[in-house]
Amino acid sequence: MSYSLGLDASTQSISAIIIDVEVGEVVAEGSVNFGERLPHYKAPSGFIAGGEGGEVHSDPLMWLDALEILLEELSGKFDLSKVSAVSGAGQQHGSVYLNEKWLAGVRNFDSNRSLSEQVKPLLARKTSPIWMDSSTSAECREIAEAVDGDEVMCAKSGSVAIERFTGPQIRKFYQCNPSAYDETARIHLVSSFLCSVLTGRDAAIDTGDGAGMNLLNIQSWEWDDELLDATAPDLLEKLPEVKFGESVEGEVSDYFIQRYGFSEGVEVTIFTGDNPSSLVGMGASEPGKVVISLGTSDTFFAAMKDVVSDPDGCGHVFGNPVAGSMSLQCFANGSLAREAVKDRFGYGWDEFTKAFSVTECGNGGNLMLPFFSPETSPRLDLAEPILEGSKAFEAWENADVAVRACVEGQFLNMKQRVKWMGLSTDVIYLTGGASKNDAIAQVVSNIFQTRVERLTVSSSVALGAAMRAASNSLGKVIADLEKVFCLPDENGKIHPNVSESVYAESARRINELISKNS
Ligand code: ADP
Ligand code: XUL
Repeated sequence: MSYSLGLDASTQSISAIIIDVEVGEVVAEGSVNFGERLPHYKAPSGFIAGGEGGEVHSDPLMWLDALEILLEELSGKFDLSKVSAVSGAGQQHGSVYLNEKWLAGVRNFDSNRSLSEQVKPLLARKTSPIWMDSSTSAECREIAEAVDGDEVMCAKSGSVAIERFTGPQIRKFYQCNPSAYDETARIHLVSSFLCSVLTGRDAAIDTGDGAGMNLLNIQSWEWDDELLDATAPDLLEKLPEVKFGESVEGEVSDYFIQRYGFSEGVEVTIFTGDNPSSLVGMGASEPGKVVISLGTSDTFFAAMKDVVSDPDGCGHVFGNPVAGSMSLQCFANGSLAREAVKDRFGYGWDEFTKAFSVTECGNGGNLMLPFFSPETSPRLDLAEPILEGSKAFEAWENADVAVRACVEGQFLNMKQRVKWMGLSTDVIYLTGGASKNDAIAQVVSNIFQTRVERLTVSSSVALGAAMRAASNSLGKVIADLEKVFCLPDENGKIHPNVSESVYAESARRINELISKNS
């Protein structure tokens, strides 16, 4: 019997899945929501509210406390001594700043004390900027100028300089707080930070998550000297190594053996970003499948044969943790925008869902650009959505029409923004917290005019991590694991039920709205 554990440290929660790779079954799952379980961190949606100028930070100690609760609860459901391989994934771009005590400190955690208590004195910066942070436009401009513009930036790093990416975030830290930057001995991503804690060794960054930093060269898959110099001084020595997805970074450390009952000698595969991990967990690590993830952010991604880039500068190329590369487009106004409309009318998800049965596809021409906060695709700095339609709709007086307008606006925009990938597919795989909602899935299917499928296992990020660990440490082949774990839910298939022409006018108008407000 071989069991593999996958972890998913995402924006609002940390989750785990344990799979039996011989029998082909999920044997245990668990999740800890930061806002619900750790309210004293004052981060109801996983980030510290009230940041100014587009700043969005989270507390890395909260992630550690949540990891401990998760493992404690998981060990009550499953004997963790049976786990023989581990890997994980983290929300992308977020960074953790450690001081010179980190390198020794990470090797010597005392199992009688909590991780958060022991990591606290190792931090060179109390909080971590995360992917929702849009406060670094000036730094993006400076970095791009220093390397001769967006085209060079994009060719080198797979993306133009992007506010939420780690390089611009590091530059801002260096410029705003040079002495704390000097005291920083190591900068980790969420993924490599947690991998380090788990192994008790300073772990490497993988090419999937590393490409979300504006620092990694996507041709050589090494840190790019010119990008490092354009970002901040002495950066190379503050970064961990970069490695490919097949790297085994160490073994589960004594801390976790003693506290949660893991066995000795359990290998830990390098962690990756949540989206690259989901690519694997959705069975899409070979080119040919398209995935839409409806999490805190909505993302659209696919494994790529050829590396092309987005002429609008909003899309990205990341390493594929199995092999090659992947394209990705991120929409910052995902679940939190849907929730904002839901909450505005005091709706629960049931009422939100029912709104689609009392409104029509195309919404009688009522259209919303549903950006409640700065959007990344397209880059638009809105704080309020734009509504265009009847007077009552524009005055937010019709809840059901607003609900449909929000979701239709999201996917009309998504369809336009991902055209640069040049993908054609006859099925879209949906995952993430909102993917279980049939009404949302139907809108996706109608707007893309494509069949939509969900998989039987919904936690694709954690599953991808468990599959990667099983492939690297337990001699399993990813394609074989896909055949057992990445099965479509036969009852979850959704087909388009209106013709393409229903959305033609709305598609034209959403583009017009975007141009008008750019
Ligand atoms: P992340 O991984 O980014 O933390 P998840 O993939 O777990 O996020 O998705 C969480 C989101 O799922 C919540 O913010 C919530 O808006 C959304 N969600 C949960 N249930 C439903 C539902 N029934 N319909 C639509 N959205 C839902
Ligand atoms: C991707 C992105 C988000 C985060 C959080 O570029 O910023 O999808 O990975 O999920």
